[in-house]
Amino acid sequence: VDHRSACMAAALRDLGVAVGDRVVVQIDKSTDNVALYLACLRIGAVFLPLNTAYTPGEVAYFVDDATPTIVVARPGTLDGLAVTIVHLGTDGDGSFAEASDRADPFDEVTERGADDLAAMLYTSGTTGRSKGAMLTHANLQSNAMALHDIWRFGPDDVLLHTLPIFHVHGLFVALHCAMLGGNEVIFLPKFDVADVVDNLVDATVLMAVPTQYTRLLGDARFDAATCASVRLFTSGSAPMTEAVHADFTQRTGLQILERYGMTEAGMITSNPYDGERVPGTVGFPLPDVDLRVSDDTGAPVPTGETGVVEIRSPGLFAGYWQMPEKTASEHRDGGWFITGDVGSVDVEGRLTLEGRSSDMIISGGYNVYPKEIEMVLDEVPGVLETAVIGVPHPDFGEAVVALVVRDGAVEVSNTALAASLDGVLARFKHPKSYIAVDELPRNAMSKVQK
Ligand code: MLC
Ligand code: AMP
Repeated sequence: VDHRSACMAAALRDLGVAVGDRVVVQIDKSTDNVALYLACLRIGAVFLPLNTAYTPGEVAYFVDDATPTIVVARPGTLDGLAVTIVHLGTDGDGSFAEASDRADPFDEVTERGADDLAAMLYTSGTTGRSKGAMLTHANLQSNAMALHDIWRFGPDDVLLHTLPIFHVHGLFVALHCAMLGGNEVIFLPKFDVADVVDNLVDATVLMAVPTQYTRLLGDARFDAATCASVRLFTSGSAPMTEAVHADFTQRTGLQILERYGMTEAGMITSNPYDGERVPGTVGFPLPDVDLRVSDDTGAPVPTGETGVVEIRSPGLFAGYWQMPEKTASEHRDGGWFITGDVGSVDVEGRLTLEGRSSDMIISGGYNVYPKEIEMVLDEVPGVLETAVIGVPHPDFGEAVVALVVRDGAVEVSNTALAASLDGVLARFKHPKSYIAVDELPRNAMSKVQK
């Protein structure tokens, strides 16, 4: 990996990528993808990974906003974009991978300060406009070291890696823990239940989202014997129900360690490694995280009462890319970041999450912003208005569903509604069903009561 990243670092420099430049990456998961991430860090560039499900139109927004020097893409996917595009490719096909093979390895590591940017990850907003969360070297380092410590990573750990590496969970939480100790990683290209069960017998750690645990529990082969060598199962990115926690324990005799985090902050809380893990809670703040639950004015609420979770931590991002006002409005005096998550802290200091203050659906660990979908559906002829909501779903935790009010002027079919989103928004955001309603429920202020 070290050598491969040095070769890729040289190839990036040959393409004109300089210190501080953004490198947008939308490619399938592979070890070369990891080497490319490290190559960016090696030359002081800013790694900007994107979900492979995003459509070219969605990617165009990120490229326009982040103004990267190059985009590394899958062949034939982003050809229309006005930016230098290279393909990772494989050896011998004239691609970036081949250029890396030919390059004289750049073995150095460009020195960067703690506050310099290492990565930028886009996260959506309720207005539908995505914001680039700027993450510094200090952010990534502090979080990695804290997790490595509290989750007791040791030299013999083997991480079974099944998550995508375009989000915080797979890229930083999982990989950094393993990288800090030079641990072995069983690196699966995607989450496939049979593959995971086959590989668990050689692993000591698995990090996953709740949907993946639900799917594992759906396979009769997943039992105490397949988990015999695993010392730590963690879950996060979405709420895990107490029922799944209980099923898991009944099947394996083990307990999942649930933790909570977000792109802007890395990991925030974790259930304890040794102490009691309480299903339905996300545990205690990490050692260097200050956490409080506040009312709308930022005044802390009494213990046990519900409010918005606010934090201060060395893992906290440097702000939203070129959005100083948005950055400021999500912070309070004293450096507190308003997470938007709603919850309460009990007398012991454990955090329980109860929802979000903003309109967001978490489907299978991916965040979906209703506004973005409603804006497209509202334009379909025959549609008066729509409301997109999340409903409980056995596999994804929450599923995206659209409620549609017709204007009666033109017939509008569910097929036409679905077609309006094709190629516009990533498929995981598409409603799993459309429900016709006569009107949307509203409160006295005319706000839709979702
Ligand atoms: C895939 N599909 C989804 C979906 N994932 N639909 C809704 N929600 C999802 N999450 C749809 C696809 O659009 C496609 O539909 C069909 O399912 C098959 O696609 P696939 O790519 O083969 O899916 P699969 O491999 O089964 O993916 C399921 C999954 C994946 C659970 C493995 O969603 C996943 O990797 N989730 C993890 C997300 C993650 O890493 N989040 C971390 C965020 S960081 P169609 O209609 O096209 O057939 C964060 C901070 C923190 O939150 O605390 O960690
Ligand atoms: P993202 O913006 O993709 O990083 O998603 C972060 C959001 O995921 C958080 O703000 C929470 O709403 C949610 N989240 C992460 N971990 C958990 C968890 N264990 N339980 C409930 N929600 C979670």
